[in-house]
Amino acid sequence: MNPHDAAPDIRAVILDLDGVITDTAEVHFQAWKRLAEEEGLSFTREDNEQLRGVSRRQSLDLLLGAHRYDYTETECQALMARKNRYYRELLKDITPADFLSGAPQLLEEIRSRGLKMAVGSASKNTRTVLERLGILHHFDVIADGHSVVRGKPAPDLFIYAAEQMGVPPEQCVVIEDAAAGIEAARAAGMVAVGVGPSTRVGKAHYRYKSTAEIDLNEVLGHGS
Ligand code: B16
Ligand code: MG
Repeated sequence: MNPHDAAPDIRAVILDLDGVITDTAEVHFQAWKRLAEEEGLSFTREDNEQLRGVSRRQSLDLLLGAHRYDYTETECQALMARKNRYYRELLKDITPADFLSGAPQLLEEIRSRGLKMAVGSASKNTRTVLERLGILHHFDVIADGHSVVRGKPAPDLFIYAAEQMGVPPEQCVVIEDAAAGIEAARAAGMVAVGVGPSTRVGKAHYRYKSTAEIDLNEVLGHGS
């Protein structure tokens, strides 16, 4: 189905943060890796791929795997706090040089077309990252890990962003790099644009290899 059969008039774009605007996946990896080493657990870059777009809590459960039941709930909370401390230490090094290629141009293009623009990220550190990149003020709405209870793949975060922008879900485009994010966008009834390999975002309505390759004309149905 052509998604534009259902959504002829796109009025807003919701962008994921990690993997679309900047590559904080690497920073998350460094922080989780440090924690894993301290706990005597193995954690590889490959394992890190499973954490893309999922919440901090789910990430911890994936990292602990079968060891999950060696830890009490209080200890799990402490592990997450420790990982977040390591992560935030590393965030201090983020600058506007850390945009993914094409991201600043994409934000500008969305704006110049008069579309509303939101961030829809699972991260509770979204505002800090956007501040470090110097673009916090560019968005109409920030939907982040504090905004809703159920994270991606539930549609709640994107529905929240649309409500805050005052735009019906079917008139929103979501740009995502994670399978959970594409699932969430589709569940929300939005046009899903995937960034990355088809093994990850193959269920998107449109797929591009990278942020730099996104063709907004195509997505908006205006032809290239
Ligand atoms: P935090 P996104 C996600 O960001 C990351 O991809 C994921 O790896 C991370 O666990 C999640 O944010 C929560 O982050 O620990 O900072 O709250 O892709 O939704 O922008
Ligand atoms: Mg992401």
